[in-house]
Amino acid sequence: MPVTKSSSILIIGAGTWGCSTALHLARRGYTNVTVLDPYPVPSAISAGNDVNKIISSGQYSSKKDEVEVNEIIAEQAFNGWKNDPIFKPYYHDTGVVMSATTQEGLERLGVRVRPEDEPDVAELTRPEQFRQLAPGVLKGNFPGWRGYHIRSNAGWAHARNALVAAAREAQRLGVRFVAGSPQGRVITLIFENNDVKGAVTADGKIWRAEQTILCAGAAAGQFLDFKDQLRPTAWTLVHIQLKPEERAQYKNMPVVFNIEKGFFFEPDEERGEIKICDEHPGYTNMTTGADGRVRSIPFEKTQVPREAEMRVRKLLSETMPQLADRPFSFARICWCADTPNREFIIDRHPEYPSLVLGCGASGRGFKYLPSIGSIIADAMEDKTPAKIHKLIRWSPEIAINRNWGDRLGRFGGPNRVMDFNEVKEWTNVTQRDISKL
Ligand code: FAD
Ligand code: FSA
Repeated sequence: MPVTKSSSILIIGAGTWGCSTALHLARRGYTNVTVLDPYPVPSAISAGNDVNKIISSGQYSSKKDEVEVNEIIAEQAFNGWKNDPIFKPYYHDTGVVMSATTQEGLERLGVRVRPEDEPDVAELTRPEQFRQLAPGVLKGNFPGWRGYHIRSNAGWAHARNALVAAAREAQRLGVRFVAGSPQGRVITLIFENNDVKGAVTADGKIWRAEQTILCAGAAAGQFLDFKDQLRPTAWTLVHIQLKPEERAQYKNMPVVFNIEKGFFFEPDEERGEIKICDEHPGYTNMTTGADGRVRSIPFEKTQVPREAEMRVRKLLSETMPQLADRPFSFARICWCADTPNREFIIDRHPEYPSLVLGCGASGRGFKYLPSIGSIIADAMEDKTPAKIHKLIRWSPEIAINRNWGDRLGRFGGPNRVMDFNEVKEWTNVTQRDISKL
């Protein structure tokens, strides 16, 4: 049946991509859209439920067609951060430092940053150049650090607040959000006559729909056989609470990212906390399922492995040593789903004609919040431009005999994908209910 503006559309997952999809469908005039999620927005387990995320035109590949497509989608997103009244208030054009230390890391930096395409960039080759970016704050030795200061058209967004703004606007335009558990927790898709006809929630309710859009992030693999195209992988983040008198000093500093060590932001205005992530190729949680297949299964935890704490403190000792011994005010693991090439899967499922996938954000999917829903809506309307479709289509052939330990161009920590099953010690940071922030 052709899709019409009154077709019933069910979005599974009100995270980053689900909220964006809801907003874009509503803006296109769809009148019968429902979103299901086990948590109210911002979901406690959404990767987008975070104080801040890097917004940059970063590249992840040097292949010409991938660069081209990623430029197009990055531009759409950036346009949203700069001009869309829903997103504009949450974007901070502080600039971003992209850097590395080892030869291998610097080579990878050459893929991530394309200085010739950045209109406002300065090369950083000496420690004092890093320190000068925020004198009195960036007081570290920056041993062996080199990189680029992208001075404008790059920065960070208040992730959680932008997510809530997208959901509120979608709701105002008529989208129905069913949030909480059991009523919003999908337990299965409805597979019927070689198609998907909606979903069933944990309260037993059957949600029949003409179009079903799966945006469940790291949990998507629970509902469909992705033929190894998704690898749930987690990263680690912590916060440090600044003293009230310190906040002004740290304000407006650029995001500082060393792709082998980690990154941090200026403090958020609400709480005066600095968020720090240690960089590494990620953690899986390899588990043998009832069918004997070994898969990475996400789980929630508001702590990080002690080894991540050590990496964060090392990063701080090189950059902001005055904070290196401060206690953490928050810690969390955060799950995403990596595809075999870190390109997205935004496509109509080839075997289930009423199922559309908005999956595989591959640990880089927040920056597209303002616009990714439009690409997902295009997939539902079967009008994704061919050049884009080629890169983001359902492609199980590239996941055959997948190497679950592939670093996918990432560095840091032991330079290998780690597994939570091997973690012996976790932090003991005071818990905070992030679904209620
Ligand atoms: P999510 O936002 O995780 O949404 C999935 C949704 O599915 C959630 O709301 C969840 O509640 C819901 N769900 C789960 N189970 C069910 C169920 N049973 N029924 C219904 N719904 C369900 N990207 C950037 O661009 N810049 C960054 O700086 C950046 N930093 C990152 C830092 C960390 C530590 C991590 C982990 C990721 C980072 N990313 C960044 C990546 C980015 O956050 C993700 O790619 C993006 O948020 C993924 O969006 P999503 O909608 O696919 O998943
Ligand atoms: O450049 C960016 O968009 C940063 S994504 C941040 C990050 O923590 C990665 O550094 C990490 O490798 C993983 O992809 C999760 O997201």
